Amino acid sequence: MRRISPVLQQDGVDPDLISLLKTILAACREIAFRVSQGELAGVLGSTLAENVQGETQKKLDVIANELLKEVILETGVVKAISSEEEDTIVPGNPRGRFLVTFDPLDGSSNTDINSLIGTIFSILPADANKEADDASQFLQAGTAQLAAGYVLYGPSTMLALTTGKGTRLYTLDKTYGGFLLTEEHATIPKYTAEFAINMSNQRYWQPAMQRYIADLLQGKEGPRGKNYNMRWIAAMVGDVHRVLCRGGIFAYPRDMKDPTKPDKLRLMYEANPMSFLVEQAGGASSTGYERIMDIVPTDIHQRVAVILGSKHEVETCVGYHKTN
Ligand code: AFP
Repeated sequence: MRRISPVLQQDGVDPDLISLLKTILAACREIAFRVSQGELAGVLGSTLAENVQGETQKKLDVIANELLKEVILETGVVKAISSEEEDTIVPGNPRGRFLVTFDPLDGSSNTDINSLIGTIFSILPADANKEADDASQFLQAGTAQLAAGYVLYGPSTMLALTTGKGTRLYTLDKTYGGFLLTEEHATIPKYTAEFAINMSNQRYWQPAMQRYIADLLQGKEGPRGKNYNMRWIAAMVGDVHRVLCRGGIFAYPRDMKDPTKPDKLRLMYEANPMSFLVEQAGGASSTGYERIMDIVPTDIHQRVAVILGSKHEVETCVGYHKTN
């Protein structure tokens, strides 16, 4: 099996970007070890702090964030980073060529139940005409991403990565300590009979999503003419990995449970990198009203509704939103 560097070199990826990606993956290997140690390393449970999202920070959230922030800024090729766990951007080398935005530990509420969690990252070009501490340089549409990926800390530690030439899957070989290519062309089937959504929010959804899911639940006797299965991991990284492996539709739609926060998932370090991976694997990703990767952000922590996965199923769901 091929190691990641020659694969990226063969794809013609910029050597500085390859070096940055390998640095991020080195940090993820350390996070994978800490996660696997769990209570033995005293890393479970919560801190007394809250992040900018108003969420209680898990110990592993803080450990993962500090680790990634340190190694990424040490590379010298990064102008600034943005993180779910950082209120504002953290400037790096003023002459850095890249911006990195990441969710250090997605699904962190799963840490205490030994369930799936992961690290999600997105790499954008830096703006030579802006200062390193100018947050506006991050406000680029998802189509500007140079690379995007996640590391899934599961029974095996897996990496999904795209640089715009398809989506590849790698598995961490813990003997030699590197990621080996295990799926050269991840491909999402166009059709599916599996959906992932948090059904407990059903009464808060918009009518279009309520109608779409109601039709799925009617199964063979209903308008869709087939039975659907449901999964919900409560960690986007786990649900998206399943979609990349066998298809499906994942949705965290707009809901009015908290009218001040109608959308839950963050555009820059969750929706955009996942949308890049999914589209490069032949899938689709929408808010229900527009392609997620076309959205020009207005804030580094902006939230957005997400409907992604098997192309035909996403297009069908978007169709319900057109007739709303
Ligand atoms: P945490 O990182 O706070 O666990 O949130 C994970 C997440 O942002 C995303 O990864 C999941 O798909 C979604 O939230 C789960 O949300 P619910 O807990 O409302 O189902």
